[in-house]
Amino acid sequence: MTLTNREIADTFETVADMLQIKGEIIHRVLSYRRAGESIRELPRDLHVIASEGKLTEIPGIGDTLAAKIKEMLETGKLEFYERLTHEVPPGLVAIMRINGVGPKKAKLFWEQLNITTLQELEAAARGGKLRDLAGMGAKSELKVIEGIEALARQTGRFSLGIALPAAQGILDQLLTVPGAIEGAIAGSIRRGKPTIGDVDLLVASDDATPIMDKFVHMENVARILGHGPTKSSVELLNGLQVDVRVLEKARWGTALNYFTGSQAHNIHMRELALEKGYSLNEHAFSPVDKDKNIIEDAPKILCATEEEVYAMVDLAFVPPELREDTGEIEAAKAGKLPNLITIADMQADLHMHTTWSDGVLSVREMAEAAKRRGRKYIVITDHSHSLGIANGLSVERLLEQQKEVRLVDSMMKPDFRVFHGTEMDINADGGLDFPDEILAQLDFVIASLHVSLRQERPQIMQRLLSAISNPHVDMIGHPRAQYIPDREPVDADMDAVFEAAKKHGKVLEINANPRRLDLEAQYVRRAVELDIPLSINTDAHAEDHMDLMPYGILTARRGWAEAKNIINTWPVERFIEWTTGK
Ligand code: DGT
Ligand code: CA
Ligand code: CA
Ligand code: ZN
Repeated sequence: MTLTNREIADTFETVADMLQIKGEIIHRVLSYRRAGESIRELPRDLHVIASEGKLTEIPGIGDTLAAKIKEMLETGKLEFYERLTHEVPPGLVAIMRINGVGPKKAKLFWEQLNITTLQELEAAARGGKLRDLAGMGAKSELKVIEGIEALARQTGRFSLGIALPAAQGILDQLLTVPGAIEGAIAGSIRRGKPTIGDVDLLVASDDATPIMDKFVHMENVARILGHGPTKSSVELLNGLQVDVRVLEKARWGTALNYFTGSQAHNIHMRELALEKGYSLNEHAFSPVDKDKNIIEDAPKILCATEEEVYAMVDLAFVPPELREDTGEIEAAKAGKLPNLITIADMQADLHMHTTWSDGVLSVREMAEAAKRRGRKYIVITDHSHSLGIANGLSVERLLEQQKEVRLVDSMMKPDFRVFHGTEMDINADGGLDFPDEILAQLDFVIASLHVSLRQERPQIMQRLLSAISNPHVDMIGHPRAQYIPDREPVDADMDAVFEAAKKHGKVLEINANPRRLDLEAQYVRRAVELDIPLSINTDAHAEDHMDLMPYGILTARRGWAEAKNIINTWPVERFIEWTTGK
């Protein structure tokens, strides 16, 4: 049997987890984990890379790991992994992936209760058998049950940050085929959902065959799931499933509308069409009789654009990000659709890191990078000292850094401005890393949760409210502290967060990194309703992170945000006025 990139990546990551449970040195654990990640993101088949003798050119792969990859490619197995399974039951790896259960707890459950599978753990937790173990209690037992449920919800979905570039790359290849007129990414990606089940692509052409052929023979295809005349599906090396449909240009509007979804939006559209005397599907509007049966010989109405589809049911064009049937059709009917924020509105990026903490570029380099991307001003916001792992700044280093920021600002003025801030940790006890007199010297203060994220709601809320009520804090960074798809958000009472933000005039962040997308759309929408100022930022630690801004824009649009809701749209004069007028 031949293994795919994904299966080899999975094996390395499993080995990393097993070594961690065994208590191996962290360096060794990390080298397997890093290898797994870098294989998962490879655009080419490992078999091909191995045959070219280029395995060691993959980031994180040295001679030892290259030999292990070769072994798996040749034998379909890894001897080292097989041996490990005699020492560490493989089921513990799934247990370790539960939120809040690390290698230590997995080992505890195994050694004390002989638990080696998720099912056994769930049964033990529900049976009240975990609470008496050392370091556990009734509450942490409940967290295990919640974690198992959360794990079940996540399986099989990909982050938008993986799916969108993959989809775009494939579409670009398909559009090189002669005869391809137009292409689009449809489905949940076009709607900007943070996680994606599968990729849906559409291509307009009168000749589907060469497009289908090109698609199923792409280099990063692991398996062909279906190969038809106008529709094909494949699984990519990273496990992502992609569907492509080819159709004639005359039907583009109805097809794009249907395959963009959401399903709920489509159902509502179909009801509106029926009220007008038509049956609507992905191909056309078909006239129906009074019993709502399609009149076979009546001419069908084709729509080449989505605008025509909406016009057929008397609606203005509904932006894809709103198509969840949560009021957008009513708003379109009433002429009250929001004028959604666009990337062109973005003047500023207010959250980023440099070599002073855990970034890879200097203050000057970050400023130049932001300027190249059309931003007009930025704030440098490195981590504060309690985040030791990120080389957080002490008071002394913060003030030292301020001199550098002021210098760069004076060099780039007036077309570009650089301000000085911090991303200050909200400590586990609600304390803040810098005293008020230091915060008063900064232009913009972000407070964020990075540690002790699994605390109970009262502790989490005490921390968030302590930061929000501090007069020097301007914004809460990534308020729910989630990672997509594998880290659940903190247990926060968001109504209370909004109430406090409103009362104290604080900004809430929409972190644009696709691993975060925090706040998520449903909370953005609530904040917009409450007129709480929001800010979309890349949280860049390197130059290419600055290109992640569109993910934040998509999320803001899904939350019905307009330019007026987002403080990054302010001209620099207004930003200065606000920072100095506090
Ligand atoms: P996903 O893939 O789970 O992230 O979500 P979607 O929205 O991309 O869903 P998918 O790929 O199953 O289908 C793409 C679109 O096709 C979906 O948004 C709406 C449309 N669609 C699929 N199945 C149905 C259906 O049974 N009824 C209706 N009305 N629309 C459907
Ligand atoms: Ca889909
Ligand atoms: Ca699909
Ligand atoms: Zn952060």
